[in-house]
Amino acid sequence: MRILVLGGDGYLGWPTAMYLSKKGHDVAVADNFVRRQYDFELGAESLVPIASLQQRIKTWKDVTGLHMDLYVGDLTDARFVHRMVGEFKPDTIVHYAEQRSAPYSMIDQEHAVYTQTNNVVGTLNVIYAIAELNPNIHLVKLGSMGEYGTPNIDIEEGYLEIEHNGRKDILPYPKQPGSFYHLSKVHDSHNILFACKNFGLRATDLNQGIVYGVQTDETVLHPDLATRFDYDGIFGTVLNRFCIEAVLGHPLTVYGLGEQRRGILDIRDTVRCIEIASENPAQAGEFRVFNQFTEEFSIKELAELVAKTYPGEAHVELSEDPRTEELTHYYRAINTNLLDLGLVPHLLSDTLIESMFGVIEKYQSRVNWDVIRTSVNWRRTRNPLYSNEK
Ligand code: NAD
Ligand code: USQ
Repeated sequence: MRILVLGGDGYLGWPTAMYLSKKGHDVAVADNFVRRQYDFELGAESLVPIASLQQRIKTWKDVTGLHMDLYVGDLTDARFVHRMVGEFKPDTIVHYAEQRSAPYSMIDQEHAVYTQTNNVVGTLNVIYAIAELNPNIHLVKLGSMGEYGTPNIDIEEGYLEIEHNGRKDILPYPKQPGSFYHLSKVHDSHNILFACKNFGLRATDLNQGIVYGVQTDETVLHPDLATRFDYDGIFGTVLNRFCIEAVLGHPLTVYGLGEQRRGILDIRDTVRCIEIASENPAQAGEFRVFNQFTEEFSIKELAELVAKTYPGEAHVELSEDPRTEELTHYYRAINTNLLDLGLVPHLLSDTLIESMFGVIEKYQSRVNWDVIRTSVNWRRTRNPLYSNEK
C-alpha cells in the first residue's frame, strides 16, 4: 500500500511512518515543523533529543535500506496538499497533522483561533484533494476520545441508537468536548462525515485516548530515530508527565481530585491501530468511527501507580484544576472495533513504566523546570505570559 503520513515529524507520526515502512508499505511523510516552532514559543523542548526529519529519513534508509518520501509544507496551503496527493498517489492518508494540545488552544483568543483554523482548514484541504484527485483514497484521521466529553451514559463508537417520539434512528454520538482543541476535532469529524456522504469518500475517525510511552521497536534502532517526548505543562500528556516528575523528584501534579477518568494506550498500540485501520479500509461513502484506547484509569490511579512503581520517593500532589472539566463523573466507553480487527493491547505494566524511567534518567539534565507547571487556566481569556497585563 502507498501510505502518506501527515504530521510525520511528530510524537506519533514518526514512529507510525517507520512501523508502516518496515511492514512493507511505501511511505511518505509530510510536515511543516510547526510543532518544533511551538517549542521555541514556549521555551520547552522534547526531553529526548530528536534529529531533523531529513536526518531521520536518511538514518532510516541507512539502518533498514528502506526509502521514505518527504513533503515539507503546510496543510492549510491547499495547493501544497493538492500537489502532494497528486504526486505521491496514496492509497491511504493517515492524518496526524494538527495542533494537538488542549492547553495550547486555551492560552488566549489567538491560540484558540490558530488551533481551529490550522486543524479545520488543513483537514478540509485534505478532504478536497481526495475528492478531486481520487475519492477511493482511505482517510485515516486522528480524532480524540475527548470529543465525547464525559456524559452520564456509556460512550459508543461514534454512533448512538436513539428512540424519540416512537421513531428510531442511529445518529452521531453527541459531542461535549472540554477545550477549543477538542472542539476542532469535533468540527473535523462533522466535516468528514459530510464529505463521505457528499463526495462518497471513505474515512475512519480514530477517537484516540491519551498515549503514553516513548519507545517502539523502530525508535530504538538508532538515536536519530527517537521520537519526541514532551513533559511541559502545555504539551506533556499526563502519564508521560507523571513519570518524568517522579524521576525529577517533582510532585506528581494531579489536577482537581484526580477522579477524572480517561482512556489511555501505549504508543506501540497506536502504530498497530493505524496499521489495522489502513489494512481494513472503510467502504466508499462510509464514515467509520473507532474508539482507540485500551484501558481506563482515573488520573489519581495513574499517579499512584507511577509513585508505587518508582524506586525512589514520589509524592502525589492535588491542586486546583486549571481546566473546566467534571471533577467526578461516570465513565464507560466501548472500544471493541479495533479489538475485533485483531488488536492485542500492551497493557500498562510495571515493566513499561520502569523502561520509561530509564530513558528519563538518561536525559533528565535537559529539563527546564520553569515549564513543568502549567501556565494555562481555562477560565482566563488572556494569559499573563502573552499580554502586558500582569
Ligand atoms: P505532534 O504535535 O507531536 O505531531 C503533529 C505533527 O503535525 C507535528 O509534527 C506538526 O509539526 C505537524 N503539523 C501540525 N499542523 C500542521 C500543518 N498545518 N501542516 C503540516 N504539518 C502540521 O502530535 P502527536 O502527539 O503526534 O499527535 C498526532 C495526532 O494524534 C494529533 O492529531 C492529535 O490530536 C492526535 N492524538 C494524540 C494523542 C496523544 O496523546 N499524543 C492522543 C489522541 C489523539
Ligand atoms: N492532568 C493532570 N495533571 C497533569 C496533566 C493533566 O491532572 O499534569 C489531567 C487533566 O486535567 C485531564 C487529564 O489529565 O483531565 C488528561 O490531560 P492530558 O493533558 O494528558 O490530555 P488531554 O488534554 O486530554 O490531551 C491529550 C492529547 C490530545 C488528545 C487527548 C486524548 O494532548 O492530543 O486528543 O489526549 S483524550 O484525552 O482522550 O481526548
